[in-house]
Amino acid sequence: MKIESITLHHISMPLTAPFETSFGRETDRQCVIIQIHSEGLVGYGECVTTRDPGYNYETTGTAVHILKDFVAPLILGKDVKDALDFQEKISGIRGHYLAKAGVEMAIWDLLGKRAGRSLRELLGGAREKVEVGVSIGIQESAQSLVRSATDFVKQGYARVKIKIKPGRDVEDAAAVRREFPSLRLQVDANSAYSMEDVSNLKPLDKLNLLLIEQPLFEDDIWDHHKFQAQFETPVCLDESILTPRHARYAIEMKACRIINIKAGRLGGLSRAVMVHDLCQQQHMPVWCGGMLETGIGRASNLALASLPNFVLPGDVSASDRYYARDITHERFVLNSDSTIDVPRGAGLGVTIDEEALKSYSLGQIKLNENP
Ligand code: OSB
Ligand code: MG
Repeated sequence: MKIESITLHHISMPLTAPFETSFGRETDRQCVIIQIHSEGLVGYGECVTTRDPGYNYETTGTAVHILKDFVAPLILGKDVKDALDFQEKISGIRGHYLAKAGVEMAIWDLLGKRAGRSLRELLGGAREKVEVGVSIGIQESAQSLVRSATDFVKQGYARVKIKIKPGRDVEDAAAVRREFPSLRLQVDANSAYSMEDVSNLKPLDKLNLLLIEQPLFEDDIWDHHKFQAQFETPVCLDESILTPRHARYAIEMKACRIINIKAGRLGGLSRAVMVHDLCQQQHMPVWCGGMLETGIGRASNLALASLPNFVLPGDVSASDRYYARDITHERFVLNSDSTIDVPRGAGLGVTIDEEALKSYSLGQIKLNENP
């Protein structure tokens, strides 16, 4: 597949409601949509960065820099056979996984469109619909959090995740648990704690949570082992797992009992599948995380989450939970059994609403062969 041109669309999309985590508050989603032209086809990918380096060190700005100055020159005008060939070509670039993953997604879209097969088929997905939940940001008070959770439960979400941070943890989770004694409930700290906070967090263990996500620092798999040893609730790692190697360390160290897989964080769908396969062999359940994706990244997440070891509901909610108007014509809707259908069309199975994409544009860069 000859890569003829790459266009980076820097966009900003207003969220239907602000999303607050332990690392900040987002009112609009800034990311990079990648458009690749190859042999008469157009493939799209989403680079799941944010404006600020809060979730990890990458930003939309660093992604544009890495893509324009380093990734694009290695593939423009070249024949890219598949995702592994792409990874091989860019193997000299360290880190910047969110940036790389966006391009890999566009390559998968092209591969699927060329073969007339869906991403689900290409990845070996087993299901036609996947179980999903909703991730609720930190609200003004525990009461408003309960109201928000009630609203989502009424919409049909059978699993709820709430964001926590120091001072807004046990009470918030307990308030939701009191209102919904049997709801599948989990919490996500986004690295907001250290081992000194264990005693404060200990009451979480009595709330029958599915998991406690990423309590400690990203680079501290070993402290997560010590943390897990003191909790009955499974620890789930998100930010800490950037490579299949990290997944192996976490398994060997017993640092967690569940892993959150995000293709962006892992540098691409091919890496996400490797972590999925490793976890499956090691009997470690996984689920698909989210980064408030547009319809493009959402389609990719749904295909990924159809793989067999995604046994817990993903953070892949319906389109209307995030955006009044998306950049894909397709909108994803919640089924009555708290699932969302996996797209069936070729590649990602979505088509771009060019007008919407343009209306959200903060700028675009078109990169051609031999500029
Ligand atoms: O840690 O899972 C996270 C959103 C942005 C950055 C990090 C995370 C999240 C979410 C939202 O939890 C999940 C979603 O897309 O609904
Ligand atoms: Mg998380």
